[in-house]
Amino acid sequence: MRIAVLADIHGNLPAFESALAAAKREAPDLLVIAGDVVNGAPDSRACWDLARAECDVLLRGNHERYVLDRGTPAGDPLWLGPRFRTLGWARAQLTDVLDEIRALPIALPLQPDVLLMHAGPADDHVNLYPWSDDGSLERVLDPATEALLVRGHNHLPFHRTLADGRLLVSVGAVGLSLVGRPEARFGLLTRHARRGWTVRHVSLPYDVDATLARFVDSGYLREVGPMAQVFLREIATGSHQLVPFVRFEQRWRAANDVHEDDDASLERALEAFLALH
Ligand SMILES: [Mn+2]
Repeated sequence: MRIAVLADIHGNLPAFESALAAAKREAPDLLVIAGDVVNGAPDSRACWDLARAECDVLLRGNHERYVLDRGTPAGDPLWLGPRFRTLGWARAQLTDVLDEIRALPIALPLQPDVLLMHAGPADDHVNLYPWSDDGSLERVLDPATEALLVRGHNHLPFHRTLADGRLLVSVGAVGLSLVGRPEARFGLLTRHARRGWTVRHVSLPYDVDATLARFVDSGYLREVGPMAQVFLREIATGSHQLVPFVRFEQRWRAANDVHEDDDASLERALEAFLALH
């Protein structure tokens, strides 16, 4: 039994196409898309359509939830502001499939011994990192009993054999690499008759320039503004930009006594951030 797990595509179609082609060359028994198909790069809809067409199992990630809940009572009112404008761009492409997205599970057991998740068994945005200690891994995974636990979400590929012998696999991101260079990643899981499950973390180059060009050609940069620029930079460098920028912006507002919360102030914060990073 072999399972290919692709996660965290984030609207990056060239990366998704490369990862999908490489995964299919491996002829897995099952092709799983483990959530966060949308939001980030401009092509959420094209990635959604391709995921629906090509995968055997599709999970919902926290970014699907953000897109679904934006502008509804379940969403944070802040999500309507300039810092979350990328969600509006993605949602506008997905209006006719929102119910379908909502119906997807965030985790799915697969008989006899696999649990597929976006982030955790009962939580679509819990963080587990290569440096997380065994105790915190076990706390998150506690209710699950499967021999193989597979997740995405943190964009950092790693795996760990837990104290009770189960294998936890966190696959890298297809479309929003955070490993220090832009590349597409996915996980290939194989069950062996005697040794049980093993994992191969696959990394491959993709046409990054094509993705960056889509930011311009699609009108995304122009319409969405500073936050699209932050995503572009995260894709171009394959390194954390979004979280550092959001943290920087809070400090920058306080230090410069900026109270407006609009595109212009966000633009100024981004200029200051880029000058330092
Ligand atoms: Mn996620």
